[in-house]
Amino acid sequence: MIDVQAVRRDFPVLDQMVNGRPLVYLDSAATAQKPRVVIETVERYYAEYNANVHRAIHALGERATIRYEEARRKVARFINAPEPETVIFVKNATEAINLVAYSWARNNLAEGDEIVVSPIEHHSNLVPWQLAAKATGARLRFFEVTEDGRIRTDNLDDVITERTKLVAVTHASNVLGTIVPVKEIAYAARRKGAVVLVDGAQSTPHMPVDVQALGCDFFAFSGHKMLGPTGVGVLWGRRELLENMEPFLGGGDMISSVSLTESRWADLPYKFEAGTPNIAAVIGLGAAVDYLTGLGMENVHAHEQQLVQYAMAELRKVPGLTIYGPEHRGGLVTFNLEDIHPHDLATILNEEGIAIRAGHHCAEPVMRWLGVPATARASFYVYNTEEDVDRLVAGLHTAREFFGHVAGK
Ligand code: C6P
Repeated sequence: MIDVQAVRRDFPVLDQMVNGRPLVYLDSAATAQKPRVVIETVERYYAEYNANVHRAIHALGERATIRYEEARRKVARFINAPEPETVIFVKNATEAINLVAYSWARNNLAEGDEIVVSPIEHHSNLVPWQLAAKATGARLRFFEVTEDGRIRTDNLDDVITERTKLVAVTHASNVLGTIVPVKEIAYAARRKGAVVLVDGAQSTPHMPVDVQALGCDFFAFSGHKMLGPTGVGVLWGRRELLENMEPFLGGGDMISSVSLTESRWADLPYKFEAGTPNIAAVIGLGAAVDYLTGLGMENVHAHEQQLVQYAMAELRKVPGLTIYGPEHRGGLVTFNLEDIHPHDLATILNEEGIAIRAGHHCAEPVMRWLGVPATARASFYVYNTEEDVDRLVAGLHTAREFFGHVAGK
């Protein structure tokens, strides 16, 4: 298991007071905190070998390129990609999904085709498909969801049909915590010849991921949610698909030759990495992958499972609190407390030094499905403890008393 106290010492940001109380950070699903080794890796790049990659014939450029490509190999191993060339560095999960929506979907979808999406997607894995459908004449179709927020898998063959050309589904919901049986869905999709994209933004940081075992064609995630810097994300894709796709962005570094009227594309992965990438962030992501690998992703997952179960049990003791989503879930809890607006709740908790997220979590259709305008969400990671949960619960009691007093209840 994880030695949480030792882990916490690696995260300088956690060691501070907020509004006179020690910080409790419960917003890692929005963005995770960074261990010192990631911060120092980024700093060392700028302080010691800042240079562009793949261009310079000088010592600094060579060193930067070696570290950049080393990060690609680390990420490939982390998600068990068959070859590093199929790992493409982009800005974030959103850009990774848009890359597929532009370069693959717009050239492979036509009127009458169907894109199957789930109703529990983050906007990043929904809006790009709405746009692609509009551009191609394809139509969106949706998985059914059980009452507790799981994707129904007993009727997959009714939803995924011969018309389905693409299935785009999240691996883990950022609102409900649902862990989606992607392998089963990918199997059903591939039997019908459909391409499968998995949004791994909320799974890759929290559980072992093996893109080959999942059987998907594309897999997208963000570095900043897995202890890495902001500004870097990853698209993994099957080589055959990536090779047959047109570039997403044109410019430097993604060509093999250019004349005034036409160009030839560079080999993978560079065809999809136009312009100067976020070199520091990519190298920093390599350090984050090392850190997580050192902890062991099985251990990370087990730690969060223990914490989320403890949190659910403790939160259920708070009168008037509603928890959304299934029992078996990733490391987050989404809830509402009586009729207190989640923004007010987050404000009161902030007064107590506790950071949670409140709002629609970039998943408005999920809010509509829940029948609420917004929710509060506490999300956990490697540095969170049962004491953090206890502080959250105490903060919720404070909020109840405050609003009960105001409303004269
Ligand atoms: N969810 C949250 O607080 P970006 O912004 O590109 O790094 O990640 C987008 C994204 C895609 N899919 C899922 C399932 C996500 O949860 C997110 C980001 C954050 O829930 C910020 S809205």
